[in-house]
Amino acid sequence: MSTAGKVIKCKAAVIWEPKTPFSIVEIEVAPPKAHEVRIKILASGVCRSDDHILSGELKVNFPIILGHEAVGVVESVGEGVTSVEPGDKVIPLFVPQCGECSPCIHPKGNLCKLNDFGTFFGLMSDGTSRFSCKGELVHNFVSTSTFTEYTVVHESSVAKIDAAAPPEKVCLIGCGFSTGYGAAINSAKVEPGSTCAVFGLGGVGLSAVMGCKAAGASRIIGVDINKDKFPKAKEVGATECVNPLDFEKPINEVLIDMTEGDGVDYSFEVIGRTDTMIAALTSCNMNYGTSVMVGAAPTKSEMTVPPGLIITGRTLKGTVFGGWKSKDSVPRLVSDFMQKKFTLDPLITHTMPFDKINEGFELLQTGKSIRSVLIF
Ligand code: CND
Ligand code: ZN
Repeated sequence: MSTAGKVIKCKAAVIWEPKTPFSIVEIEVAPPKAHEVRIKILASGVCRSDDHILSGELKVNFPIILGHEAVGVVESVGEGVTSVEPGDKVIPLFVPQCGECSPCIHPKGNLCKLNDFGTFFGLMSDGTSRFSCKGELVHNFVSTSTFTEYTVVHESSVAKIDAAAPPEKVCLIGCGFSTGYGAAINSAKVEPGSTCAVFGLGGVGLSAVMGCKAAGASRIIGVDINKDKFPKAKEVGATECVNPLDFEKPINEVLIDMTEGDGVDYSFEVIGRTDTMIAALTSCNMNYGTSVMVGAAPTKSEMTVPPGLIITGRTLKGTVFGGWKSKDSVPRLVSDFMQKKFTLDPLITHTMPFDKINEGFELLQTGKSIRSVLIF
């Protein structure tokens, strides 16, 4: 029997306040309003950005349903939706693409004005939520919320993908892979023969390593305080790995020494700490080095950079979702995956049923996983 137009009762992992585990509870998911899409989630990856909410480092409105790296099937659509229809396989987009605002129209822009990245209001564009639990409003996360059997997103926050794509793999195109890979390809525009350093070798950092390799970098130095991440980093393209804890001097000085005093051409901070953002900036060439901030630093944190680091010519920039225009690029990235232009297998270390979500987060917090994928 069709569920279109009706409230759906289903299981969701709700966080009621920071520093508490997920509780799997029954929620009510309202039907999609005009220009909205209701999606049945098939698979969702566990990303550090979700964990930044759990730890309280990033501030959001509670209660909330996290998750932003997923694949699902469209269950029903609201009035006026034209780009997807029931039965389509889709990826929800934590950076939307409305196609009409100035960043969407500008060739260099990808942070559509409909985004809720950094503001984290957690509501639909009409200021309401489609989620409730026992009569209480539950917020969404970055316009997606995928740790639930059903979610509702704006049409700008969903892309139709190849129906044959495996959900438990291509869900990573919804965040981790695209963010890291795009940081190297689109945001840094790494050139052949260049030297790169990637700080943080989790799912997003390893994807940045893969992007540097695809761009033809000749040296890719992985930096992580967990040496267990090194074999995988080398498997995906790092030419060498260093652990800052093995040295007496700051890691930026180590990297300058490793590059005969020049510094690297491109550095990437893929951790989410201001001290490593400064170290990454200081590691790159004083004249033409570019450092790209990918990691999400705690809400209200600030960073002080001596102007002298920049005036000589270094570039400091940031990237959200690897600079991709999401709705246009995600289907293409999925086709590239299907044509074996890149692999996602090295990034996926664990898969588990959705109700084991707390185990997935424990593996991330203890540094034992790269990506865990929850299967619904
Ligand atoms: P994950 O936790 O898997 O990886 C981080 C890595 O950093 C781990 O391997 C840690 O051991 C390592 N690390 C921690 N502290 C240090 C340190 N002081 N020095 C060196 N290494 C360290 O995280 P992830 O790969 O899922 O995400 C990485 C960051 O990217 C995180 O901050 C996340 O919120 C952010 C992000 C940004 C965007 C975007 O669009 N900009 C999208 N998704 C995630
Ligand atoms: Zn993410």
